[in-house]
Amino acid sequence: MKEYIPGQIEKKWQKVWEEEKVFETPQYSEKPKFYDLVMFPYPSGTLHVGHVKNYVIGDIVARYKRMKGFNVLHPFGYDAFGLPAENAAIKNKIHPEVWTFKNIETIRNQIKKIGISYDWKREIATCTEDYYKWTQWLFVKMYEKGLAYKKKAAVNWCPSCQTVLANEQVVDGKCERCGTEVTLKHLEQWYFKITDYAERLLNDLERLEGWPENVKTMQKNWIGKSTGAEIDFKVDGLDMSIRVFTTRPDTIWGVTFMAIAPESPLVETLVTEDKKEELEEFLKKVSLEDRFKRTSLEAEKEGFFLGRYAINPVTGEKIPIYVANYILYEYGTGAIMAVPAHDQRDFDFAKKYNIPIRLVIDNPESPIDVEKMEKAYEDEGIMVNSGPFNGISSKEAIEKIIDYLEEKNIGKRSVQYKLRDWLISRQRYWGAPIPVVYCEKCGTVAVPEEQLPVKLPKDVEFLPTGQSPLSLDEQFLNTTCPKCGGPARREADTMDTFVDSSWYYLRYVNPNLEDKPFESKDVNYWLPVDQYIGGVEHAVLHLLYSRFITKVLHDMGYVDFDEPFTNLFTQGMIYKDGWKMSKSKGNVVSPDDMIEKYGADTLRTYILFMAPPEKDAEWSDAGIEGVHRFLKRLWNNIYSVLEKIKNVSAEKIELKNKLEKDLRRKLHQSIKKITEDIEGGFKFNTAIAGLMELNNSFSDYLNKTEEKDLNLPLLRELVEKLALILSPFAPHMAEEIWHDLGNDTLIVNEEWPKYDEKALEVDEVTVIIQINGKVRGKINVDVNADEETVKKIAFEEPKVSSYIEGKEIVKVIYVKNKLLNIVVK
Ligand code: ANZ
Ligand code: ZN
Repeated sequence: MKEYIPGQIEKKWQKVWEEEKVFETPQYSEKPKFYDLVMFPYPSGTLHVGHVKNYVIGDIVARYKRMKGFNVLHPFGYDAFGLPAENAAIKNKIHPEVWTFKNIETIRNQIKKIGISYDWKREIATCTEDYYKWTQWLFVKMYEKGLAYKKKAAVNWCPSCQTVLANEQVVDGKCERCGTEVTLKHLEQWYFKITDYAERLLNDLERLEGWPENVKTMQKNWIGKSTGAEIDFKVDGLDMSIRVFTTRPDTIWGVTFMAIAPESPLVETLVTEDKKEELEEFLKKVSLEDRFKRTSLEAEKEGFFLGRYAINPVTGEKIPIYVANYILYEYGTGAIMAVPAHDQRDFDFAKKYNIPIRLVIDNPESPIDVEKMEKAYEDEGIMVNSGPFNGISSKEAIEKIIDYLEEKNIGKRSVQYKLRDWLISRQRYWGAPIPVVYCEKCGTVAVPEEQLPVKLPKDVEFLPTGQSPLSLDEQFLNTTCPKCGGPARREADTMDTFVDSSWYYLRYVNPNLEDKPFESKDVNYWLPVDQYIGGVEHAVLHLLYSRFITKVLHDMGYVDFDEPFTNLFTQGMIYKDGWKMSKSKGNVVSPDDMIEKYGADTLRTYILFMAPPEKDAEWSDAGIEGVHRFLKRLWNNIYSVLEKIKNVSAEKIELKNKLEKDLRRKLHQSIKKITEDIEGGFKFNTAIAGLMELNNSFSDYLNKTEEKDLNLPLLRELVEKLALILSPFAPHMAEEIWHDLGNDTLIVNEEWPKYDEKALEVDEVTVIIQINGKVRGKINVDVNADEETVKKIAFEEPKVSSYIEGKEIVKVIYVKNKLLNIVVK
């Protein structure tokens, strides 16, 4: 019997697929389209099995959809610009480009060995000139529309990566990439105006029914819409007022102080002469505090009285103005009206600085005694101490008070978002140069499309200072103005790599187009992406940016759709020894080693069998062993009969006994189950369990049947269909079986099998027999047997007859195919 040697068959079929170009996707086809996309990797080294999971899931979808008759687009590429390449350059004296392409080569070979069905003709790398030319084009289009702009601002600075970071790249006050504490710097930077799209990015989440709820919630929270009012408070003794943003206008009668962010220029204006020196000290102290910690709910509240008072516009009272560490400069107006009775942070602050607390909303269930308050009452309630609004519910009061403030010209309705504009400039080398020049005469000038790309110079010095080589490269910097031809200087910053990845899914459609980033007609056919698969860590960054850029291109008329990804699947991670796999932990499992040992089919099947794919799972050596044994047993069962069924047809199958009927039923049940598991949402682990069960039935049949009695047409059907439903998971093995069955087609081009409804029918059922309410036996009868027949069989059953002998049968009740109830006396 032929032995299972994955090393031989896998290479062979990979070569055939490549030569026959079976995964090259025609641009158009009669078939319906299906765009199956996996998040492309950052080529910063070799892949471990955790990365591979993403691609295996994508491949099951692609192979299944192809068999279901779709024209499938399944591309792959590399998010190839970025810091690791540059850091490697500084450390190892290897050019980022050389380093990157070396890694790309490694990854490509790794992926090919796994047998992933990519259309390699569409491979892209964002660091190539013909790609980043169009990233720069995107920038220029954004600039022309006023969606790219430069401003000086306090920005997040990573002292280790020596570059600014977008807000999205700061996690708990640390650099998302290297974990270093982020500091603040005042710098002129380029931004994309994502805030113009805040409302649409929020509202359109509702349309994304094929997205996981948690991802949508994360985006919603990140956008952070708040509705309320902006209210002006006059400053006592100065001809000015302070504007605040509040979500709780219902509490305005309870305002007993104001607080301003330490970074606000208002602080300098408001402070009284005698307090200036002390203020300096306070501000210095705050500036040393971590901005993220200092504004958290638990952080110790610190403040400084500016010596100045404001007037509460509804009560006319004088209230002290503080600068306080818990106020963010970047949110709302950078100043608040503080209501200690109803806001915990204000409450803590008031207690510390002995500021009065005034209750304006009472708890209708248990009235509050202000003197005894231990924490702020933040719930809804009944309005008290609030002039004309006493007695109504605080919920109702919100709208009424805003109306009142608008009438009196003190305030107005307002919506605020937590979302900030996207900071896209980076002070690093390995990225797409921002296509802008600065001319003495014309000012800031975007490089026109005909002059793109602004090429990244290759021959530069990598200094360990962390300074971008571009900012030191006079040859690069000195240029002429595209407008007036006079001398000009180039922008030395490059773009955030998230700009590169914000549009890559469009480029796969026309990867080689020279005069355009993409063909509108083609992307309108292929997009939106039908299935996107990737890690949940991109929930906010990449997925939000891509949605934004798609909407921008939509508004510019380049694409018809305004959401890029119809369905999103986020896979869980693979852990080893309780930890996320990482080189530094030394717990990385290499797909190459596993393929060497067990073959790609085992690796693929095990990765999917470990756990539901959306769940995190722990790698187990015993687990992959087990899956390998399963595939071997399956192979052996098949090859034990393969020669006999090679020239047999499955057209006419006659089932001679129960064993054969059971086997055929199991086959069709399995087709049904596996189809439903795949269609019903990525239940690949239970689909594989279904294959295992089917193989057990196969073994059972072989064990119980003598060779001469084997039902060859039945076995032919079984092996053929088994190979088909196995093929997305273990495609090489399936292809070999298909070939050995004598087929001259490739299994990858075959249709997904349908199950036979008839075969699912059971023909015998078990009927329970009760005598005077007690179970006394069971009988197996034909499903179509009538009551008379069932009774006859039951009464002949020895166990039953012993109970009724010599007794009078009073009544017999039959529940079809289930129960026969006999009452005797
Ligand atoms: C008065 C008030 C009374 C408030 C009350 C809350 C409760 P979200 O939901 O996050 O939008 N706030 C406004 N700007 C701020 C800033 N720059 N830094 C820190 N806090 C700021 O929260 C809005 C509320 O957070 C606003 O409503 C304001 O406090 C505070 F019982 O105004 B509130
Ligand atoms: Zn000029």
